[in-house]
Amino acid sequence: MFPSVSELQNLLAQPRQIFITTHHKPDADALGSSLAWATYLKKKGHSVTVVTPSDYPAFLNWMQGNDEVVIYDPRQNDRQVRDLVNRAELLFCLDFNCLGRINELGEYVRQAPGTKVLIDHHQRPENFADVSFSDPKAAATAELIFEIIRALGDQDLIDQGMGEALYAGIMTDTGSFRHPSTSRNVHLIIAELLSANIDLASVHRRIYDSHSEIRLRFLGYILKDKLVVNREFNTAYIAVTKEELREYESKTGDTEGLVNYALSIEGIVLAAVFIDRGSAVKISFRSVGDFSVADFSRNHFEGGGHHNASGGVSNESLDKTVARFLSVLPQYQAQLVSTPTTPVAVAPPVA
Ligand SMILES: [Mn+2]
Repeated sequence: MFPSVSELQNLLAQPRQIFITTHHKPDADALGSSLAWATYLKKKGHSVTVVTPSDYPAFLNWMQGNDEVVIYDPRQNDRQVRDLVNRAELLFCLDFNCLGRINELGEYVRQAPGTKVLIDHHQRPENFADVSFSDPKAAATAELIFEIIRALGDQDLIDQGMGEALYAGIMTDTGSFRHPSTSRNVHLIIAELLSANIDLASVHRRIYDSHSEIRLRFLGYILKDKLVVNREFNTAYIAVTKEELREYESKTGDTEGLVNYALSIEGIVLAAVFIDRGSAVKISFRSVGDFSVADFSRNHFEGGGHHNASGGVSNESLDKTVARFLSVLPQYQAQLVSTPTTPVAVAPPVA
């Protein structure tokens, strides 16, 4: 499948010092891929450290290997992390496509002497890696990790803990197996993971049903008072202020998924969530069908990602950011009103 598998095999032919990292504010795919890959490499005799560029939601910390993750904090462990980067013979970059997605770590990784390997499914990867497994048709990086382990002839090393981490990544990146990226191959992989005795119901519950009471009340407030539906452009959006985040004691991960509520309204083609993080406004975009939020975000909000799911950022105020969003919508009106809201099937990735 991947031309680089034999190259990877050569790189892993002897025990290595390995550094694995993933994107800012890791989600289940980012962390699940990293931890499953780390366990696999340890089983093969390598010495491995997973470093995340920021903290991540508490609903992910059940994953096997979580206790050994080093969370980078420039004020706490800059030296330690820089040493890890510089000592690594191999650096794996999982589930992100450009070094800007890992904050300060980006420059460390760029300058690191070791061999860099990208494993990712976002569109248009930056060309920084020596070896690249980039497949934008893959539903999740976890799908690629499974494929790579299988291609290396080691599927039997996938244990329950690795399987559940990979399952969590695929489950969340496919929106619980409903995005058009949910190929036949995805379901075949899940069938294989079931052979490793993964507990589907428990993974689902740990990820989706582990909210605090205040997080649910925050959601209720947002949907009742903050959701704006604009039928002229088949668009729905939510803007969350710093004060609201404070009032509802928002923690990492608490705003995740808000955008999907906006997209769940009948007839909506484009959904956006704007979060005022103080230093910048972080934006999530979702769409259905042909409308590319990867392009939209790239063109207007310094972002990118997947065709139907992308992120962006704005250094203007929350109000100005939303105003700018509304001001560019008319350029897309024809597309937004003509897009059928039943997703168009995409060709399955070549296995
Ligand atoms: Mn992903």
